[in-house]
Amino acid sequence: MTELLKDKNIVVMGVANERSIAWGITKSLHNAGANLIFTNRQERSYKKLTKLLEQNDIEAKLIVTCDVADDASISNAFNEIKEKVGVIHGLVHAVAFANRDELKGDFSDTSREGFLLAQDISAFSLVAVTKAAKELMTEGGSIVTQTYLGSEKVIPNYNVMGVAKASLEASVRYLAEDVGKHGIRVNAVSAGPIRTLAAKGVSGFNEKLGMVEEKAPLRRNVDQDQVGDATLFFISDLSRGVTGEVLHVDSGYHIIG
Ligand code: N5H
Repeated sequence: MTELLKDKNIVVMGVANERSIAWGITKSLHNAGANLIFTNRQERSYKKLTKLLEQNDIEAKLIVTCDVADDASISNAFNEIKEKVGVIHGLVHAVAFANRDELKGDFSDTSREGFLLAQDISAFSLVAVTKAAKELMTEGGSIVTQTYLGSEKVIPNYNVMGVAKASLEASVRYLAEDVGKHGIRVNAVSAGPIRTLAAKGVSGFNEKLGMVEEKAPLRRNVDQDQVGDATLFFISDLSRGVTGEVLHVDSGYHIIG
């Protein structure tokens, strides 16, 4: 396991704190020997990240600022990665956003602005970063994003994010076809509910955890480390025959009717 990603340069987008799914992924990739490059948007998450890396004795190859809402910021970030690191072999996209007041109540109350914001940050961002990253993946590569069951089924309160995740998963398939000819794969992990900063304060979250414990074949919730190991599988050559796929890491919850 230690050597699975030796000498591989992997970009991780979306660490906000120690509860982030992207942090679970970071630990799995680090344990597999990867060189890690991080992107973050805010000073606050930069400070959190540097502290976490220090506490866990993980050395980042590079940390760059990247606001996925801004084309120039994406282009600057990947130019800096190209300049300072060169070739990359993997990219982890663990970024999403919707207005909190639109993650409850009626979906038909979603505003035009809120709908477009969720699509922009949670789905288009994968398209934009794939375009930038593929230029650096000259030895082939693997791109992995994070989704949730609310894209496939109506899940109370997920609303505008469910539609954005449906768009994200369709983007995974269209991107997989585009970049497959360059030896680049694109896949998604669909995690069960996990208590992260993004999930904090959203309506009905605790009930979702309870339903997994009650109904999922494994009768327990998943954690960031389990998503991390599944993402490691996708990033590594172990999954070399798989692209355009959505893998559920949810204790089997999605198979239950
Ligand atoms: C059915 C559910 C519960 C209801 C929906 C939750 C959706 C959460 C996803 C989005 C991305 C959360 C979000 O954008 C919150 C923001 O409005 C406010 N929070 C922030 O700005 C924090 C500080 C930062 C770190 O967050 C972001 N996004 O930048 C779904 C749950 C059972 C599963 C779940 C929580 C899925 C998911 O997509 O994350």
